[in-house]
Amino acid sequence: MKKILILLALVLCATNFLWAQIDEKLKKDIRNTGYLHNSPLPLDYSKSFEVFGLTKKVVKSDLFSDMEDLNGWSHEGIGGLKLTKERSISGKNSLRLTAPTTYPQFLDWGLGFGTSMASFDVNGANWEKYNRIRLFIYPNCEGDRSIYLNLYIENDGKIKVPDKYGREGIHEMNLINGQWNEVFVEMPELPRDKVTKLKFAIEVFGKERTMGDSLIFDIDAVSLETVENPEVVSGWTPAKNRIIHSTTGYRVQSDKSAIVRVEKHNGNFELIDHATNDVVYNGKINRKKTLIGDFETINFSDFKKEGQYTIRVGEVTTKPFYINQNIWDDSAWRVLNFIFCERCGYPVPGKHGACHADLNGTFNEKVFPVNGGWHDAADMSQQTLQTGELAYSLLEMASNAKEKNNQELYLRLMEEAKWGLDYILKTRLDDGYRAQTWGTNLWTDGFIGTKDDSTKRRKVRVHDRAFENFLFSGIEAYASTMIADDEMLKFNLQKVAIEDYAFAKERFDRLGFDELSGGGGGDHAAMASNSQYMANISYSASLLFKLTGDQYYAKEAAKAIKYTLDCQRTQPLKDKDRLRGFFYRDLNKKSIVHYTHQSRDFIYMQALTTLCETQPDNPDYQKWKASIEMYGDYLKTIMKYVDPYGMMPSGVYHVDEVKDSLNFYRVQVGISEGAGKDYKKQLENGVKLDSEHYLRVFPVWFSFRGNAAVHLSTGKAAALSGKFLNDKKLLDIAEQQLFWIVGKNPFGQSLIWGEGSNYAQQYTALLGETVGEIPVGMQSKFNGDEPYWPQFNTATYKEIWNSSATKWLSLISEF
Ligand SMILES: [Ca+2]
Ligand SMILES: [Ca+2]
Ligand SMILES: [Zn+2]
Repeated sequence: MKKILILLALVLCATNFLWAQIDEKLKKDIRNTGYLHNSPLPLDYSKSFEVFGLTKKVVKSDLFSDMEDLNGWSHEGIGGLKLTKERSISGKNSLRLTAPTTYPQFLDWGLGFGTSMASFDVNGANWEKYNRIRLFIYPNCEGDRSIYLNLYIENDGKIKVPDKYGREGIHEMNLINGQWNEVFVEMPELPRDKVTKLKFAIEVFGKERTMGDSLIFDIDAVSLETVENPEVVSGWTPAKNRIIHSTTGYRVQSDKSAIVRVEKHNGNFELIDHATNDVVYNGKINRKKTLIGDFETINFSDFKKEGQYTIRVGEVTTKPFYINQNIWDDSAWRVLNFIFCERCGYPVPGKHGACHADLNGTFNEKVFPVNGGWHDAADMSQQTLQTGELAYSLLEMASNAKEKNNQELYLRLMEEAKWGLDYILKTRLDDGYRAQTWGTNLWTDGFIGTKDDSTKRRKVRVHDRAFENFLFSGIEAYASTMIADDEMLKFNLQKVAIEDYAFAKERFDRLGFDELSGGGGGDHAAMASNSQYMANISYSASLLFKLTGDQYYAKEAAKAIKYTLDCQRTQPLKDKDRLRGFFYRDLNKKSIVHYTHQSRDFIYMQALTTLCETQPDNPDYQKWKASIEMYGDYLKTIMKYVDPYGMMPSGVYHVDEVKDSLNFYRVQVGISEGAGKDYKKQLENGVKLDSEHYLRVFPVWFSFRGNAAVHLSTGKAAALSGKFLNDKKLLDIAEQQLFWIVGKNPFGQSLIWGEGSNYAQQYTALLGETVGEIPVGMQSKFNGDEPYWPQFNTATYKEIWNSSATKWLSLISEF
């Protein structure tokens, strides 16, 4: 009997392990998806920013247009504009903007095939007394599962809108089909002293499987409003009466801190158990003057009891969050949900059919179709390397789930990773050639050779660049070690890993770094610096060494890293911290490594820590270790520039980097010359370290902004070096990158939709709002160096992006 009881206890424990998630509702949601992914996770709008925003007190509201006549309105592009009496919110009429779902040619303005645009002449009115626009929209788009309408505001006053990069004043409104949507956008910082135009635009993206022939939007009751407590959208100081914390929560041993801006309090804060309403912890509010301002902060790191809690300061209480050992596992499920919905060539229930079967490329005069893997972003473009790196991070997280005995999560991650691995194998052609990239922003028509698959960037680009093959060989090698249930796949991955390394090596020995400017060109992988490239080679070789035990790869790994080590700054700068330890792009040491968009900043520490792990007896071991220590010290030192926040700064810049033009423009997207003036201003808005160096919190950047993938990648470097050096400070820095994403930022928003609370709509375009979506990331304003996060929802910063999801998974796999 005792034995049976023990057995029963063991079974029960095992069952508990299978359901190690924390959130009961999520558990139910996962079950309801059919355990795995028969359908995406349901959208919980109740904790969204938009629902919260509509609860704000309106102190002034003026009806701007009730759409009773067409005076002042005009139409451009495809489709049309008229009044309708079919439905209305105010009066009898609504404005009806229509477009066909597809079009025989490209208009060459707007996105996709083109735009149906309604424009209203505002005549230079001053809107500065208002801080919000509110309106009602009823989409009636047959069969359309991802619906949005764009709103544009143009200003001709002191500051022009749109700006030169076309990012300001554009707002994507994500909508639910077949019902009135009450929509608003707060505009506290939008220049609006002389508003010339208010526009609505439908983008025509083609006909997805279930869609009909037309897109119809009825718009009514546009009001200009003034609300109390509009969001603060720039700078480091939070809005009034906010407690800035990780809305997901904290691990038991996390550094548990928050930033408080509450008008009336008694100097103390309380932690309240959400289930019992008991005050479980009391602490003092600290005042702190840092390099970015005066703050009040709290810390409850010594409170280690798992549970669901709120923080209370004065009369302000946060939404509930968790303290839990496995705090990041729920986010893995959610981000996984986003990744699943981004699958290409696969029918995702409620999202899209098996897509893009007609996208094609040519190799050896033969045409091949290619879909699969995951779309990169909202526009459905694909870069095979992104799919490869995403598969890699899914495997990293799978390894973490396995270690923690979270079998459900492990299986699901492995399943999704295998979807990506198939694409990695499928895109291999011959002799090291691979289908590498294609751009689209359309649901294509299924016919090969029509305009939607054969014009401009839509054709699949094929090349045999060594850089990609080095990376793929490492991904394939790691995948081979992770596959446990498919011997044939496991063996094949090992075989192609060896082949791809050999292809890369042969080409790299012949062409060196020059191939990156020639090669495929124009894609984000080409941002790689020489020092990063050599670290990539080293890491892939180490992975092959781990897989095969072949000393050849160990030697390759140790040889390649020598170049990288020679690029590390070992001489201190002349600032008072005597900063050093960062890496230069190449041996010329004119340009320092920074990332602006895609980032592979972790590769330096990944390569070095893996060398130390796999070759502890190598004569260079002490050099590798010293390099890791120096870099770790660098990261720890620069964190003071963002205190009391934890977002990793971009790092040190040399004043003349802009003159190193080949390097400089390679890391920028959408600008290829003439950045000298702005470069200088951007540095001057950072911190001057010595006569030649500045520190920037945000990257120097221009058209493409948003740093989630950037600071998460450096966070990964902090985690890797922290683990190797057994340095809790570095691990805390790594986790701060996660906290920033889920709410410990000045705006208190979670940047992952559905994760934690106060998550806002993102630029989702063809995919539609999706649980787990994560954007390109926080931006800075023009040449400034402070965070800037307006509600205006547009690319680049708010566009959902698999690269950010990749870095998220990769970093949480360290905890
Ligand atoms: Ca009306
Ligand atoms: Ca086609
Ligand atoms: Zn697709």
